[in-house]
Amino acid sequence: MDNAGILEIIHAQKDKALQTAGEKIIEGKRLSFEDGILLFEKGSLSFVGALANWAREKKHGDITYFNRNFHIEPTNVCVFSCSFCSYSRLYAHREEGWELSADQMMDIVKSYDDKPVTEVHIVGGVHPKLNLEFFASLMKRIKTHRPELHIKGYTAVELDYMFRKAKVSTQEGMKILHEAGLDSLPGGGAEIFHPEIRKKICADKVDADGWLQIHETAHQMGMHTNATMLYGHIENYFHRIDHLDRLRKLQDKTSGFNTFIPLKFRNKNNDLSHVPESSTVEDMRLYAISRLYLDNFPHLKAYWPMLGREKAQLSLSFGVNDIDGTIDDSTKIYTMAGSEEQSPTMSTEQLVMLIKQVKRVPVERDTLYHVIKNYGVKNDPVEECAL
Ligand code: V47
Ligand code: SF4
Repeated sequence: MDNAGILEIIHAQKDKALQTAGEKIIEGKRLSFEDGILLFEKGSLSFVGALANWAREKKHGDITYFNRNFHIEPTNVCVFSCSFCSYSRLYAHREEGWELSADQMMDIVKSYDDKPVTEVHIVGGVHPKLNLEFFASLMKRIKTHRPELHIKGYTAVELDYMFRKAKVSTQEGMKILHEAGLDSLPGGGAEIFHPEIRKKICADKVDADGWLQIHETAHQMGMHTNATMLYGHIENYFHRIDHLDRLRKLQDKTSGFNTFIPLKFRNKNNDLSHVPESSTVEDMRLYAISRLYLDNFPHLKAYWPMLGREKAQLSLSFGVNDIDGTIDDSTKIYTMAGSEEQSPTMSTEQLVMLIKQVKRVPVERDTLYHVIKNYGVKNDPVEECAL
C-alpha cells in the first residue's frame, strides 16, 4: 500500500488518539509506551493490520524469509517447572523424558550430511548434570564435522544455569561457547519479563535483567540473537508493552537482535491448561502491534510449528516477514503443548508454495539473513499445492 492509501485509512479513523498514533508511524516517529497500550486496547485488526503491513512493506517489500534448519533437543529433563511448559520432566522423573548423549546428537548432525541445511537450532530443558564443558565440547565436535553449519543454541535460561554452575561470569562463559563454535542465541526463555507475571509462571529461572544481560553480552561479542515473548496466558496489555519496551531499549543500545518471535501459548498438558488460548484475531493484532512498536527490529517471525501453517500465511499480512524453516520434525516443544502441527516438517517446495499462495516473495536466507536464493523470479507462476 502506498502512503496515500495508508493516510486515507488513518484519517478515516474516528478515535483521535489512534489517528495521532497512526500519523506518528507514517512520519517515522516512535510510538510511546502509552501508544502501545492504546493500540492494544482500541486498535481494530484492520487498523493495526494496515499500519503493520505498510511498515513491513516499507522495510522488506513482499520478501518473506525462510531457512533450512533442524533442531536438536538434547533433553527435556529440567530443574525448573514453568507452569506453561508441557515438555519438561523433573530429574526425579527422568525415566519419562529423554537425555541424548553427545554421540547421539552427533548422529543427528551427521544424518543431515547430504542435505543443504544451513542452521542447527539447539534448545532443551535445563538438565542438572549437563554442564558448560559438555556443551562446549559438543560445539567443537559439530564445527569439526561441518564447519559451515551455523549453530544457534541455548536460551538465556540454559546459559544462566550453565554459567552459574561452572562459576564463570557471563562474559567468560559466552567466550568459551563462542570460541567452541556457538554462533548465535535463539530467543527463548524470555516469556514475560514483568516480575508480576514472571513470578507466577516461571519464578525460579533467570529474571528479565539476567535474560537481557546475557543477550547484551552476546551482542557485545559480535553475536546476533533473537527475542521471544510467550503471550496469551495470564499477562495483560501492560505486561506485553513492558516486554516489548525492554527489548526495544536494549536494541537501541546494541542493535544485536535480528528477529522478534511472538510465541502463542498452547494449553495442552500443562499447569495452565485451564487458560483458553488466544483467538486468531488477537494473534494477528499482536503481530501487528509488535511490528509497529519494535521499530528497531529488522525481522518479525511467525513460528509455523507453533502457530500452524494457515495462520502463519495470514500473519504475512500483519507485519510478519519470516516464517522460520523446514524444521524436519525435529522439535517436540509445541507438539507436546497441543499445536495442530503434530509432525512439523515442510520441504523447501512447500515453504515456497506457502509463501507464494499469499502473493509474497519467498527468499531462502541463512541465520544472519544473507540471501541464499530468491524464489521471486519474474514470470515464475504461482502454483497451487495442497499443503
Ligand atoms: O522459552 C514453552 C516456549 C520457548 C510453551 O530464536 C511455549 O529462532 C507456547 O524460544 N506454548 C522455546 N510456547 C522455543 C523458542 C524458539 C522457537 C522458535 C524459534 C526460536 C528462535 C526460538 O518455547 C520457551 C517458551 O517460551 N514454550 N512451552 C507452550 N505451552
Ligand atoms: Fe524447563 Fe524451559 Fe520448560 Fe521452563 S520452559 S520447564 S525452563 S524446559
